[in-house]
Amino acid sequence: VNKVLTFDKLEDYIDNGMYMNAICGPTAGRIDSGVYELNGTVVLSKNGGDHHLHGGDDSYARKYFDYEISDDSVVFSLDTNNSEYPGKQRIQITYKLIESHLEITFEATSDVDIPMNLTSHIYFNAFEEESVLENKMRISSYRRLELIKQVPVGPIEDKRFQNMSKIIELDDPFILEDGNPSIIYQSKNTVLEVDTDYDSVVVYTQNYACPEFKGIQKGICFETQKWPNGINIEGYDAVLKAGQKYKHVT
Ligand code: FUC
Repeated sequence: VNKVLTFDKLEDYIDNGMYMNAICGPTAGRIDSGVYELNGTVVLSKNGGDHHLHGGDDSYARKYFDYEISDDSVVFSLDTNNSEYPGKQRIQITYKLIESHLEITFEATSDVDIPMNLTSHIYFNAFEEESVLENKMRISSYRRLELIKQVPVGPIEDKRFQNMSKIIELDDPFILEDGNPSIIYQSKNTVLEVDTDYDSVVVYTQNYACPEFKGIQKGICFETQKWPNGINIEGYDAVLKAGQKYKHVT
C-alpha cells in the first residue's frame, strides 16, 4: 500500500512548487530576505515571496542525482555548485530499508564554508482518511521556532502542539527534545514513527497544491532538519566548514 503522495507523471517531479518528495538544499526552509553573512555577505534569490526558500531556483531539489541501487538501499549522489551559493559541494543521500523502517542518511562536504541544512520533503499521505487533519500527532517538543512573516527568528516555549488528537494546519518548525520517537503520526489503522538525530522538524500539512496535484491537506511532511534560517539566528551553528563532514540520519 502506498503511503506517500505521488504525481501521475514523472516529468512533474522536476520543478514543482510542492517540492514533492524532493531533497531540499543547501538550505531547507526560508533564509530571511535571502541574505546571510559568512566570510562576507551572500545574497540569494527570493524565490519564496520576500525570502529564499528551499535552496532557491538552483535547489538540489531541481537537480539530477546519480544513483546506485543495492539489495536494501539506494544511494543518490551529486557533485554540484548551487550557482547562488559559494563553492562546490558533494551531496549523498541514502535511502535504506531496515525491515519496515526507511532510514534516510544525509551527507555532504563542501570546499568552502556554507550553511548546510538538508531535508527530505516526503509527503506521507492521510493513510485511510481523506485529509491529514483527521489524524493524530504526538511530537516530542515543547519549544518551537517563532515565525515572523514565515521566517524563523528564535526559540520560544509552546506546549500546545505536543499532543494533537486532530492535526491542525501547520507549517511550523519545532525544536526536538532528546528521546524517541520524535513524532508519532497516527490514523485509525496505521502508525508512523519518525526518529532523527536532527534537532528540529518542520511539520507541513500540504496547505498548497501545485497545478500538477489535486487537493490540499492530502499529505504531511516531517521535514527533519537543522534550524531553518539558523544561519541568521544568533548563537546557532548552521555552518558546514570547508573539508568537514555533514551527516544526519532520519
Ligand atoms: C513552504 C514551506 C513548507 C513547504 C512548502 C512547499 O511553504 O514553508 O514547509 O516546504 O513550502
